[in-house]
Amino acid sequence: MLSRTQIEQYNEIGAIVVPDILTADEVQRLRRVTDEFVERARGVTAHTDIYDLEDSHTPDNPRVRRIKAAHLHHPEYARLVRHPRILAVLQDLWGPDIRFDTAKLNMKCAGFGAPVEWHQDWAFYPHTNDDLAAVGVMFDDMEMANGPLMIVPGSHRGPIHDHHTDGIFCGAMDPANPDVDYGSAIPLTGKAGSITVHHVRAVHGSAPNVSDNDRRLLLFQFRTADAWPLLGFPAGIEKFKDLMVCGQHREPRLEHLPVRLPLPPATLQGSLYENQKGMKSRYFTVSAQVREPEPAK
Ligand SMILES: O=C(O)CCC(=O)C(=O)O
Repeated sequence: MLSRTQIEQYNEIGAIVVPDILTADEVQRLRRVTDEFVERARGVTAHTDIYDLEDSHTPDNPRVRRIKAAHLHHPEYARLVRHPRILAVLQDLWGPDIRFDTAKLNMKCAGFGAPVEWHQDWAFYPHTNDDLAAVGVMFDDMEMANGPLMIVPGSHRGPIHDHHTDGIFCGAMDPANPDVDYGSAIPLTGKAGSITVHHVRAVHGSAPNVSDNDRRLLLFQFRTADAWPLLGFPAGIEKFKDLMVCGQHREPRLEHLPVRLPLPPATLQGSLYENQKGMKSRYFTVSAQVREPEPAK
């Protein structure tokens, strides 16, 4: 699936966009299912096991920020976990043995979709090695105006940054951290049906969507079969084997890597968006523009 140049780009930058992974029909079906989910959020008053809601959500005017564990709630989402073209991309990067973890559909709807503050996924789920990536399936064209995923190039080879405020995990990096050049971040733009792949240690975030175009991105967490979670198995070790999507189950491979644990846990639970409310100052605001960090309040 991937050219040598794409593999080099992934290794160099820590992320790639691969176009034309899904057909127009597949994208259409996913959009339809997603619209139905949003319609069913009418009447919902608080976050649920399925819905993470925008702060501006009301039962009459449903505004969904995320569909949690989307693969558990509809077969159209579930089939992407084993989509042959997605697995072929990952096998080009890692070899044959791949295990799924979980998924989430970040909605970022036109006009109000929430930003995601800078973070490294590794801060949430460190493993015995770092052959892990998030694959984002674009349901809409992802362009500069609608809050694309942005990656600080090469950051996947750097340190693991502090994601705590006053010693409590908040799932976000300090926007004033002088060791990170947030301004150098590159946008992962592309057409609907493309995928993004970003390395688990890559520093990334995204601005709010104040454009007229939705930016729905279904993110899947994958890892090599020999990357085992340092925080254990919430669903039990038996279920871990069931998460294999291709190749063979493997024993853990341990690498010498920088690690910080997401402990003590964030004050606000439920989603990354809620965790990040524990930050003292934010990088992204409700304006679509990337701006200078605000002073701490
Ligand atoms: O949706 C985005 O732009 C970023 C998502 C992300 O990094 C996450 O949900 O962990």
